[in-house]
Amino acid sequence: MNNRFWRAATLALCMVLVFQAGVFGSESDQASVGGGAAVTGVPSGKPGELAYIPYPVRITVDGKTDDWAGVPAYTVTAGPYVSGDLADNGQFTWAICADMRNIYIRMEMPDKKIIAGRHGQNFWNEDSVEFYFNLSGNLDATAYGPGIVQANVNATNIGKDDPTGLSLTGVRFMEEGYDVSGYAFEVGGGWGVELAVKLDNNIVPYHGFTVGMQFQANGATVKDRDSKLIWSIYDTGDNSWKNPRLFGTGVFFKLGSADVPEPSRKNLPKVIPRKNIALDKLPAVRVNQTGYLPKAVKRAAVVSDAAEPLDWELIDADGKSVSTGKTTPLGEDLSSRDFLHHVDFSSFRKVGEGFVLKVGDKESFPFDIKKDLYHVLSKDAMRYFYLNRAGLALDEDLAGPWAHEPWYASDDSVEPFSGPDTFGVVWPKRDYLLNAGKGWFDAGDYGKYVVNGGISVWTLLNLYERNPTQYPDGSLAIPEAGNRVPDVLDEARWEMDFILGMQVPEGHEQAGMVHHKLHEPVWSPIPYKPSERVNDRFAFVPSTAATLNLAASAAQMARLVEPFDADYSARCLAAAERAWKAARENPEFKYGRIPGNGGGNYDDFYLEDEYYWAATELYLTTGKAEFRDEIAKALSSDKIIAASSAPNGPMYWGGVATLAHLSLMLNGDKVDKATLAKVSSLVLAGADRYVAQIKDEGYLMPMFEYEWGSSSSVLNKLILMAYAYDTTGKKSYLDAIATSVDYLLGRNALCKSFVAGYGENPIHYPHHRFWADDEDGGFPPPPPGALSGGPNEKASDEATSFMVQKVARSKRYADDIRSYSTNEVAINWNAPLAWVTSYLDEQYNPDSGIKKVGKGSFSFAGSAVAIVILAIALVVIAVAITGFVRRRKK
Ligand SMILES: [Ca+2]
Ligand SMILES: [Ca+2]
Ligand SMILES: [Ca+2]
Ligand SMILES: [Ca+2]
Repeated sequence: MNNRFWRAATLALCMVLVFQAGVFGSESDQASVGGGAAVTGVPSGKPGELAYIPYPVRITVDGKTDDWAGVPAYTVTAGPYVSGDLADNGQFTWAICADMRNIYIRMEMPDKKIIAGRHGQNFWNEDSVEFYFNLSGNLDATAYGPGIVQANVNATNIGKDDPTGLSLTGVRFMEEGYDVSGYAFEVGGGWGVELAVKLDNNIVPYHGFTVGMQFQANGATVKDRDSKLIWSIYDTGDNSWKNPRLFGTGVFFKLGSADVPEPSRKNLPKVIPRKNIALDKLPAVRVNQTGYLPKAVKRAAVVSDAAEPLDWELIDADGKSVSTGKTTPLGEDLSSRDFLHHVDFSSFRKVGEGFVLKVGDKESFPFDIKKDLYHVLSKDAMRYFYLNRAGLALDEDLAGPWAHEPWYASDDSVEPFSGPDTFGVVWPKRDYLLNAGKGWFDAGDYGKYVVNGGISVWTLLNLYERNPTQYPDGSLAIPEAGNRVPDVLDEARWEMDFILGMQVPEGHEQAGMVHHKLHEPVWSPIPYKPSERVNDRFAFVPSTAATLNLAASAAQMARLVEPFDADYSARCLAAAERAWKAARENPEFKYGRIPGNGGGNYDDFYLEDEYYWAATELYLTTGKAEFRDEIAKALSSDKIIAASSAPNGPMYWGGVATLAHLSLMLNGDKVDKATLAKVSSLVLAGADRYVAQIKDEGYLMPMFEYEWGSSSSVLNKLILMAYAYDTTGKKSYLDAIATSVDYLLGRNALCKSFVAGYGENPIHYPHHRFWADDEDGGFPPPPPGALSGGPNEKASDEATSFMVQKVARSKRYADDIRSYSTNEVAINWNAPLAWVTSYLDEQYNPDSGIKKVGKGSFSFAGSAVAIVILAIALVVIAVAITGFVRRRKK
C-alpha cells in the first residue's frame, strides 16, 4: 500500500470535514459540526481582508482540535512564493476565536517533510506559522509600536508537553510581554498549533471591537524557506513584519448577536498586485522582447521536447504571415534543463512593430524590428549614473519620479575611520577630513567604493575614447548638458571627483594613498531614503588597490578631458602620479573588509593587474619610459596573459588586466608594434573563446558559470567581441554581440528582460534602497535602463537560496527586492550595458548621428574601393586585350 497516498488522502478528508467553511469560503453561517457545543452564526467576512472573531468560545488548549467545531476556518494558498504542491507547504488553514481572557488560534499546514530547528532563531526560514495583531486602536500605523506584535511558532515545538514552554520569535514580542501558551502537534500529512494569547488587562473584547490581524506560514521543503503564504491581500510583498498597516482586519463578534458589526477601520490600504508573472504563464517562444535590428541576426528559442523540427511562422501586426520556416531541435539545455528548439529568422529584414513568432500553438511576446532599437535604451543605461549621483539634488525636470533632495552631501567633509573595527583592530585617528562628495551610489546600497568606481569610470571613458561622437554635449539629460563638454565625460567626472577626494592629502601619513571605500558602519535598511547630512559615514582605511584604481582612471581622464578643461586634466594627472608613487611605497595595504559591516568588502589581494592597468593609462597619457617598462614586465606574467580569456569573463572590479589591453589597442599609435600585436592577440583569443561559449548555452549567450552579476559578465565578454570586430571586420563577432543581447532582453530561461522598462516582462523589484516601487512609501519603481545582476548559481539570499537545491542553474533568480545575490543593480554592471548598447546603436542605426569606427565599419567602403580597383583592372585588361587583338589584327 502506498503510505504517502493514504497520508495525503486522509489529510484531504480532514481538511474538507474540519475546515469545510474555510475551504469553501465560509459563505454561509456555520452548520453545527459534531454536536451541541458547535459554534454557529458567525458572519462571513471578506477573503483576505476581514474575518470575524467569535466570542465567547470555550476552547481547551490541549493540542486537540475537537473543541473548534463550527469556528470558521480559512485556507490560504497565496503568497509571494509558493511551493507548488498543496500537500507540501503549499497551503495553510487558520481559525480564530476568543473568550474574555484569551484569543485562541489554530493553524495547520500540510507538510511532507518537517524542517525545523536548523536555522537558529531564524524561524522564518523554516517550517513555521506566524500570527500578527494590532491591538493598539491605531490601524493606520505603518510601524510597530505598543500593542502591535508579530509572533512566529516553528515546528520544533511539536511534542513539547509544557504549554508555557513554546519557542517563539517575533517583532516586539518580548517588549509587549505577550503571554502565549499552547501546543504544536502533528496531524495526518502535516502539523499544526493550538494557541492561547492572553489578552492584556486593558483589552476587553466587545461586539464590534476592530483589530488588525495577519496570518502567515513559512514552508521549507528542502532546506530553507521556499514557500511563503500570506492571508492579508494587502501584503503582496511579505512586508507585514515591518508595516502593520498591511494586516487584514478582525472584528469581534458576540455569539448570538442578531446584527453584524461593521469594522471601525475605514482607511484600508491599497492592494498593489505584484507584477511578477509565474514562469508557467509566460510564452514558450522566447524572443528579445524589445525587438530585433533589421540587419542583425535574429534568433529565438522555443521550449518544446518535440524531437522533430517544428514549423514556425512570423506574424506581423495585421495578423499576416510574413515569414515561415522550420525550427532546429536542440534537446536539453543543461543550464536550464529546458528542452529547446531554435528559430533563425535573420533573413526577414523588414521594419515594423508588433511582430509575433508562432510555433505550433505557442506564441512569443510581441516585438519590434527597427534600426533605432538601442538608441533610447543606451541613453537610459547611461542615465542610470545620473540617477545614482550622490550629494546632488536630482531635479524633477531631469529626474522625473526619481527626483530627490541631495543625499549624503556630508561626504564633502567626511572623516577617516578610527577606533576599533568589528575584528577588534583599533585604527588610529587621522587629522584630516576628505572632500569625497559626489560619486555614484554603488549598487543597491548607498556605499561608494573606489575599486568599483574605477572600472565603471574606465568603461564610460573607454566608450568615449573609442568613439568620441557618442554622447556629445547635450545628448544626455544631465545638468551639464550645454557646457561644451561631451556629456559622457561630464558623467564620468562625477565619479572621478569622488575618487580624487578619497586621496590622502599631502603632508599626512600615507599621502597619495587612496581610502578604499565610504559608507556607514551598519547596513541601512531596505527600502531606505537617506538624509542630506549624517555624522556616521566614514572613509575606511586606504588600500593599495584603491590607490592604483585612482592612478589608472585619473590618468585616463586626464588624457581625454584635456581638450575641454586643461586645469582639470592637470589635476587628474598629478593625482594619478602621486597615487602611483604611493602605491609603490605601500604595496601591502590589501584591505577591504574594514570595518566588517555596513558595506561590501571589495577586497583584492592580487594586484599585478592593477599595477599593469595604472602603468598603461599613465604611459598612454605621459609617454614616460618608466611606465612603458612596467607594461613590458606585466605582459610577461602568465596571470596577466590569461586574464582576457578567463572563462567567466575578461574583466571585473578586481581583475583589470584586460582594461589595459583594450586601452593599448585603442592607442595603437603610441605603442610599439610587438606590444600592440601581443595585446591584440590576447583580446582576439578571448573574443574567440567567448563566441565559442555561445554554442554551449541553449539560450545563446557566452556563459561559463552563472556567477553573481552574470548579466555583466556576458556584457564584458561582448566588449571584447566588439574590439575583435573593430580589428578584423569579421561579421561573426557582431552577430555574437547582437544575439547575446537578445538573451538579456528576454530570450532566456526565465522569459525575463533583465533591463527595467524594456520588454513585456522586465524586472520590477531590483535590490535597490530607493527604487522599491512603493507609491505609498514614496519609493519609485526602477528607472528604465537599470540592469539586474541576473541568475546566480550560488544564489545566497533569503529569496533565492533554496533554489540551489531545487532549480536549474540559469533559473536561480528572483525578481524580488530582497534578492541581492540575483537582482541587485550596480554601476559596474550598467556601464558595460551602456557600452554594448551604444556600440550596437553605432553599428546598426545610421540615423543616430554617431560616426562608425573600427574596421567593421569600413567593410562597405573597403568593398567599394575593391570594386573600383577591380573595375579599373578590368578596363586595363580590356584595353590591353583590345590592343593585343588589334596588334594581332595588324
Ligand atoms: Ca483543544
Ligand atoms: Ca516542510
Ligand atoms: Ca556636457
Ligand atoms: Ca586585482
